[in-house]
Amino acid sequence: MKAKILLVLTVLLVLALPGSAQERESDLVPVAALTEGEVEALIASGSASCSFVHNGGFEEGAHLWWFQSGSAQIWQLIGAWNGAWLAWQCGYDSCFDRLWQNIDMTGYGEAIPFFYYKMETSEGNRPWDLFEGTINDLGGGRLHTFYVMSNLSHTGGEWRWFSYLLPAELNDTSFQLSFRGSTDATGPTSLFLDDVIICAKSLTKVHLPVVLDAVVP
Ligand SMILES: [Ca+2]
Repeated sequence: MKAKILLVLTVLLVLALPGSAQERESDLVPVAALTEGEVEALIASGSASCSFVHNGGFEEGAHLWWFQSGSAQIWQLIGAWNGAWLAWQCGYDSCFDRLWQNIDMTGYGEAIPFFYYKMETSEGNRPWDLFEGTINDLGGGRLHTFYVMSNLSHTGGEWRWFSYLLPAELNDTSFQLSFRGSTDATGPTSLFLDDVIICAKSLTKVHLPVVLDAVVP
């Protein structure tokens, strides 16, 4: 009986601990705003513009459009989602990698970032390695966080789809689209990104949509 009570108390204590793995994990699941099929339909309809991110598939190489700090992150590697190039954040201990691009969406509304990602880790079952996608002002100050993932969100080597509807206060603005990764001192984690695009659903300017083989694999 005593053992049973002790077990129940232990479980309650673990659940109540702030920042426990269980609590963190529930915060780390990305939210899908649109499916791949819905984005294909959106682009096909001509009612969206999707040409805001330049070199989003990284096929133009490491030195066009993107800024990088930390280790070099744009690589030509076998296993990209599309083409030969991808972005690779971290993958070594004690990393702090950041990749960003300035995006001009003045005149446009309802911005939706999309990308493919794959996470591989040798970390254990605690969320020690963290990856964030943020929208920053042009000086780098954070305005909005659109995903937080830890090593617990690893994809088992599979590419996954991510999409997110940015809040309305970011409509009709210029901002930095930023990806950031950090790992602790052991058990590194890698986040791979490919075919990063932003579409705008509502248009006030005439802007031809770009046909992206990203969404027609
Ligand atoms: Ca690529």
